[in-house]
Amino acid sequence: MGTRTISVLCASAAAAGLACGGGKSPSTGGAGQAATLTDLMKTRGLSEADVSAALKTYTPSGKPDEYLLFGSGGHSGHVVVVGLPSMRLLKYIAVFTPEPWQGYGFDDQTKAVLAQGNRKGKELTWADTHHPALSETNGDYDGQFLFIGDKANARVAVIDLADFTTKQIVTTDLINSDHGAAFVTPNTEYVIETSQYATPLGGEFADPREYKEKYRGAAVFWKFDREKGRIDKDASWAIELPPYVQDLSDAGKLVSDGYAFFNSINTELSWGGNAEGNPPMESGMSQNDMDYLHVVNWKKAEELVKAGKFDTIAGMKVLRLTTAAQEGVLTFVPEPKSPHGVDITPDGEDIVVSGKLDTHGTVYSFSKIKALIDQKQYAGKDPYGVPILDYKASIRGQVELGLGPLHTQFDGNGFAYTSLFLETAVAKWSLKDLKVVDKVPTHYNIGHLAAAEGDTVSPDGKYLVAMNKWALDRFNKVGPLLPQNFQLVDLNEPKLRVIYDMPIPLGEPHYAQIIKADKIKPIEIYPPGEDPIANETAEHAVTGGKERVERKADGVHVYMTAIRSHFTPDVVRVKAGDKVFWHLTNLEQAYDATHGFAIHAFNINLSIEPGEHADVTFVADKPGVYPMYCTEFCSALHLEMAGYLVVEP
Ligand code: CUK
Ligand code: CUA
Repeated sequence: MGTRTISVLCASAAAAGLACGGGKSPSTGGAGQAATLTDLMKTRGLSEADVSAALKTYTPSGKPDEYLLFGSGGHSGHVVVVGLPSMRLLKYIAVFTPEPWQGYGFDDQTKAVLAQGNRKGKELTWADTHHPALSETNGDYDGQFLFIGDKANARVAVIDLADFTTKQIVTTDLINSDHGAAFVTPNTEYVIETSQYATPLGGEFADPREYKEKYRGAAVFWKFDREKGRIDKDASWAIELPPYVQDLSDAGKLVSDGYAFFNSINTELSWGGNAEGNPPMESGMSQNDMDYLHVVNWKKAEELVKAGKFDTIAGMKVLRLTTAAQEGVLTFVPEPKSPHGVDITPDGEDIVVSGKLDTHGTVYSFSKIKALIDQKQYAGKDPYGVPILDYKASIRGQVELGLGPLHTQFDGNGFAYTSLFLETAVAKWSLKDLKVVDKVPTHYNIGHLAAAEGDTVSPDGKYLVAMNKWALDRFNKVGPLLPQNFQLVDLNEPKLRVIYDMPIPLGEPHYAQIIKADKIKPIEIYPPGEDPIANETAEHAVTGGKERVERKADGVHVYMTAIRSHFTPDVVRVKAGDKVFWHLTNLEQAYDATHGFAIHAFNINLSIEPGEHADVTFVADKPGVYPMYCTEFCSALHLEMAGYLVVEP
């Protein structure tokens, strides 16, 4: 840093009302003495690089961020929303896991959303979220919806960005886990979910010894109905795949629109059994030099399904593997050693694949692949009859990246950025020359990385977030379990530089997408009496003056309203053993005027945003007097916003 930087810093300091350097002796800012910028730097032990990083990220109170990052919350089952460049944490969106602040999973409406995700009759209260995907229009994020997959239980959720609320969870018994989820096609026609660990389709029993014959993967194409803002399960379908352990996926765009790409890690067909005389999975799955990149013509598959060429398995229309192989829906291209990420360049032409056990990134050419498929120039077939293309004839080249390359993002200026897990760094490389031009260390063991608008046809560059698995020595010590570390990398200068560390103390944030904040236009309040899950006025919405308690054939119905600073009615009398249907409307129409509602001992905890209506159903089984109160400090008389549920013997 030279004089220029210092003068820039001083200009910023002057704007902030600070003196810069000058005659005053360094001090710790004793009473009545204005600290200069150099004083502050000295006192806090900051270098010029630190100060410039601070000025690049510091966002004054009241100023919103330029970008929003939507990150997976790992096995918390939530989504994390972070502002860039400030790295301020803005929200957790509850998705697969009950979340008390949002009352998610406590009222009848959100309980029903969570129940959509039950599998095999079992209630699930967590998820391993990996890949969030923003909805797209013409290959650009449109700011309307967000989807996210649950690896552990093969589920996909739909979040509406009008109110940042989870509206739907879909799942199919066809598969038992996923990983390539969620990925959207360029107009969000489909939300793609590919299985990870192969199992017999439909959840039937078959011993792992029958892995080759009976175990299968599948790619589910969930049809998204944008008008309704929901996945249409009946219009969704799937493609049966060999049990190669499909890994990440990406949808083609522009020239490759209509195609999807999945990679795989187990052409060895290893299934474990290290105590039964077999190699352990880790070595069993790493024998072959090549695995298969799956090239899927989904438009063709869609036509075949529409023409009735499917079998129904576990209620899902499934295009069988033999049909997919024969009809040119599924083609394989060899890919080096247990790859992990597959990422399509903004122009849709190149497919970048990185293998954890290979120091290279392989850049496939879609036009070469397409020409080979069109001319049916196959180099062979796999044991399931799927045509295989020649590796050399399908690639544009390789780039020497470093140790443990995983995932790649793009900046729209001709550069790609690949995470290097083992080297714990980000490599910046030229797409044209396939040469690394810069590297920046990350702390530590980076998994995914996300660039601003990085998965679209027109990435913004500017910022990149490294999502690191380890945070050793980065933050204060908080016991054996450390947070994960998001590191903001500045792409605005010629050299890559980490300018902020943000701890994520929630779960392992595998992946994130970053969208221009002004593309999202959330509502501020709900229309009066709205059921946010049904997106319409609630059946039991209550208006002011119509509050009442009614005894009906099915039980006692409580019609209650909340407005600063009281509930009406504030004393509710029922008889022990009554089934109680509690209907609560927040009458507020002011932004941020949220009320909470808690009843002692019944595990009742609602959050009702302005205009929102929620229902909760329970049995008042034990006689007693149960205090109820508002859990949000909503007004000066918030503590008085309370009452009693009286359960008479
Ligand atoms: S995965 Cu976690 S670092 Cu699920 Cu996309 Cu690669
Ligand atoms: Cu309503 Cu506190």
